Amino acid sequence: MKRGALSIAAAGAAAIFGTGSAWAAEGAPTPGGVHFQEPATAVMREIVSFHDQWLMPIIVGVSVFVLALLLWVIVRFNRRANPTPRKFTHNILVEVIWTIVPVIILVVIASQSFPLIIKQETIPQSEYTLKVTGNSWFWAYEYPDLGVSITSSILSDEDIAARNAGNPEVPARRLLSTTEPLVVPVGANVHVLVTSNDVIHAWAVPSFGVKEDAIMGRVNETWFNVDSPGVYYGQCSELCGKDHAFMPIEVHAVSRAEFAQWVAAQGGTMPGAQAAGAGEAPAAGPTR
Ligand SMILES: [Cu+2]
Repeated sequence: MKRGALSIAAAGAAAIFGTGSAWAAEGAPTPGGVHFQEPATAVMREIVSFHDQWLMPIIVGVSVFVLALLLWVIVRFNRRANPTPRKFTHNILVEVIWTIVPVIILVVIASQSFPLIIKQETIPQSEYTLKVTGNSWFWAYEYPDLGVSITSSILSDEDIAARNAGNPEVPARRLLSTTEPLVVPVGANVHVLVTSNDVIHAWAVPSFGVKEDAIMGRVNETWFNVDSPGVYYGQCSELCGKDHAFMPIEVHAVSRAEFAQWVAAQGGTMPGAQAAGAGEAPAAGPTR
């Protein structure tokens, strides 16, 4: 129910900041929110519908049934209502039912969740490869094929106040905004390699349906395809040390043209763009 409010808030923010559609979507926690953040990938939409249409009805049904059984036992079989209890200990029919029914419930859940897990874990043909490295306590991002690498640390409260004083297009958020956001193109499959430099972290962006452990000496992989431009936040999701709560993830999903501009501004090169940008490339900025 908070999702509607979030959309309205995001639309309002877009109206206030004037530039309209570019930042129409925002994946961020809302005060008092109880549901998922706004999904921005097909995978996350499927996670939300699996949760809403299958898991929750089953969980509620099981809970209500168990509660009803409890109440029935409490009322019908207490010492006053049932002073002389029967002494039998087995009932084949009941035992078969309470074995078979949970098995059926688990098979129903598995029939919905396994295809979703396979979809999450099968990396599709990807246009871009993004390498994410967890550090104590910031994230390093690299597009190895584009020659772009950045590091992204938490934005201090003073920096947030300073940035927001100028009514920016994307207002900074406490504990979520970063010194340098990761930029990704909308509508492209991005293959994500996740690793760590020191201790175990986890790179998680709720709106993308992505949460991948960052483990030193090991490369985990995941993927996403963001379907609307926007700002999406996440946080390190593996308890990693004293500043675990202070290594946020800020992702700006932008159009392909804007992504190409960003890559050029970072001193990188888009595939096939070498000839067109050759004259300007040296002036674009220092390479890293
Ligand atoms: Cu961490």
